[in-house]
Amino acid sequence: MSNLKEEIRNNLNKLQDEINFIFAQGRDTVLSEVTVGQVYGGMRGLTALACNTSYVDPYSGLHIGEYTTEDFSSRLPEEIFFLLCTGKFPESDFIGKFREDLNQRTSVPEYTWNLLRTLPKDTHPMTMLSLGILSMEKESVFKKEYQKGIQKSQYWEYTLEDALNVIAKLPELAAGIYRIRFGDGNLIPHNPDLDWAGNLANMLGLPNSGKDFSELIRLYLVLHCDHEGGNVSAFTSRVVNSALSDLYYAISAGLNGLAGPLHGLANQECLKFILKIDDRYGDSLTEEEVRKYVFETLDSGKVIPGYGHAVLRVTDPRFTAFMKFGDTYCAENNCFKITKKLFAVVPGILKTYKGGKVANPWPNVDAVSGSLLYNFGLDQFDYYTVLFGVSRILGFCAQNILALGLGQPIIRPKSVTNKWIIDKLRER
Ligand code: AMX
Repeated sequence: MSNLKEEIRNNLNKLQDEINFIFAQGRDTVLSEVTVGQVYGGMRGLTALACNTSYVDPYSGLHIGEYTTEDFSSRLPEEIFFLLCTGKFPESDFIGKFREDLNQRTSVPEYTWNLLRTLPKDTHPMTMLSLGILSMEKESVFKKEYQKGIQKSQYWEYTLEDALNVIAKLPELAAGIYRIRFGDGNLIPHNPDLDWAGNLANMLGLPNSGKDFSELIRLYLVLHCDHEGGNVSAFTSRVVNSALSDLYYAISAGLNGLAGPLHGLANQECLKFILKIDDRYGDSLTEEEVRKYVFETLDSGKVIPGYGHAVLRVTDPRFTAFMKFGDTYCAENNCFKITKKLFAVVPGILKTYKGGKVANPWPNVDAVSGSLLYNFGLDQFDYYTVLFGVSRILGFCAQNILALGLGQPIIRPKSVTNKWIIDKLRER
């Protein structure tokens, strides 16, 4: 048995002490004021949530606990889950013990496979992932215990059980979705000796799936794990769980948000964009042709996928980590070369396009991830968001475990009508 639960308890005690201190210092302190523009503008820039798994600094990107992306990008996803939940890296014996625990929980129920196999052939793999997890909802330990009448202070412990049960099944479920949707439907068995990412890479059954591909999947699953609390998928998952809908409902809901083109689907949009450039110009693509294509896209009212961010104001460090991988493992790949050419051209264009309306002209993680997967023969880009989802579930789980452990209430901000706002403006 790993010490994950004990360390989460320690973290919860520490976080609770901090909250007690914060409340004692000034429960009524104003952190953020809301403007009319923010009410109509997706609440951008409104500080209204506490999330202790990770935070995104506009200028240095994703931090988990005190660690920067560079600090944690070489770790295993299992260690990242520990870090998200506890704020620290595990001891060296954690991986072995945690793997033993997960190995007891891997098996995806037959009824889930039956459901996934009966879906129409053109069902989006994200729909399959979301439905696959939702279909297992009846297994929720939290729900069963809640119905028996548990204490509020125990909610997080049973939610952790649900989290471990889902996380253990994810490689098999996600790889199975790939095999059903894009392969011959035969599933490759889970290998108890492989780590979480290695198993997923192996069970996809790609001809090209050697050590380097496993390394890419590891990096992918680490870099997409969490992005603080206000992004569409994490926030959705938290809102749903705050109603004490169990983790299966909350994860499925979060994934439905991740499936949108402005969020998790952006990586497949990016690769489509790159492939179109490749199709039109081929190998001999010049910088001038890239510029022309980018302007054509912008002038037709479309966004440049993989560029811009609601919070970041620099090149996403996750993009940088992937570029480093690309330079090492696939420097000669055409898509990767186009990715590099776009990086050289797009920020300069977006900085000044339409008076510089784009708040962040720099690339986000999605600008490169698809090119790398494509290089290894993972050419079904509808599947890419599933990999994003598998990783991001680590964040959904950690955020919900900590929020329940801190006794956070149901989330219910106030909405108002146009008339209410007009009346308010008249009062000025
Ligand atoms: N290309 C062209 N225009 C862009 C742009 C881009 N990459 N990014 C932003 N803009 C435009 C917006 O559409 C908006 O135009 P409008 O005023 O005419 O509606 C204007 O610039 C201001 O937007 P913003 O404040 O810079 O961005 P935002 O916070 O509203 O949205 C995001 C952020 C990511 C949705 C946006 O930058 C975008 O659409 N990028 C392309 C898609 C993408 O890469 N998504 C992935 C995000 C990361 C993730 O969740 N995986």
